[in-house]
Amino acid sequence: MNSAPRRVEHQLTDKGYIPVYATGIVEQPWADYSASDHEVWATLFRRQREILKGRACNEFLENQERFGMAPDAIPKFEDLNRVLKAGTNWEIVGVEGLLPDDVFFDHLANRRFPVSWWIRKPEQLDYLAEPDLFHDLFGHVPMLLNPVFADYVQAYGKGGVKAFKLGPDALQNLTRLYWYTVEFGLINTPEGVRIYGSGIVSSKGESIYSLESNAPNRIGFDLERIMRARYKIDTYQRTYFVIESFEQLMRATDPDFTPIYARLQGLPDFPAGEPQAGDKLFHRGTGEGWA
Ligand code: HBI
Ligand code: FE
Repeated sequence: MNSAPRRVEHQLTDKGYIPVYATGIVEQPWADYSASDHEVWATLFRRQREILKGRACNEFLENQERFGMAPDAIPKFEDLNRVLKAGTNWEIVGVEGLLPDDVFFDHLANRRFPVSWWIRKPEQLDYLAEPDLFHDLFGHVPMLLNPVFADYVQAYGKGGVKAFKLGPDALQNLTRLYWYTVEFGLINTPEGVRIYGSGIVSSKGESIYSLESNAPNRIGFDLERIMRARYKIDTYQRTYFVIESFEQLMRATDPDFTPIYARLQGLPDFPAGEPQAGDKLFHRGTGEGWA
């Protein structure tokens, strides 16, 4: 087995050059994982499970238990798929890595979640610019066992297929929604604000920073506010959006987004870190401190 994913090319996007991978589905080469690969999984799994106690929302932690994920070895997609298909009729499919948006959307629209078959190297433990197996399996898969969230992600995928055809502005609005919910979302609970976003739960530093730093703003969920909010891909977030429930997310995808995109066309975007008039502030960040 080649030890690295098959990169097709580097594509210049508005986020700079990103590696674009072959878009086919690949079998998980479980027998080929090295002892070091399993060790990387074990180290990240143990560390994040410890940090997320009292920080991740209960749904995330309980669902991870339901999958029977454990530190001792990289989980087998086929084992997780038995639980996932029975639970919410979603399926994990192995891929080479980051996919072009339209290919990614098509998977989500059909309740398939693409998971990179490879895991990061030991020297990449703390940061990786692209989704690897740990980010996808540990971070994304548990929430797909929540029926409402599972429907939300499929609705997002269907919206993505439509937005892709509408053009780059609609696409940018929609990918911001994914970024500020699926990847970096926070949820309000009776015990306080908790994490559900995959980009946060799979990151040691951001799991702590997102709830405890004074730097970022934490703003109540608002669809159009999110669609106009720029974001950064290579630092901790300056703004997080807080939902009251996963049902709130699902309701937000009820309307047809086309007229919303049209209305937003003429309006300016908001910088990543500044609260705006009308924001429901859970916490006004100072902008100082931390990364
Ligand atoms: N591809 N494999 C993979 N995983 C992702 O999370 C992913 C992607 N391609 C595009 C993408 N995410 C985001 O730009 C979405 O908002 C579309
Ligand atoms: Fe992700």
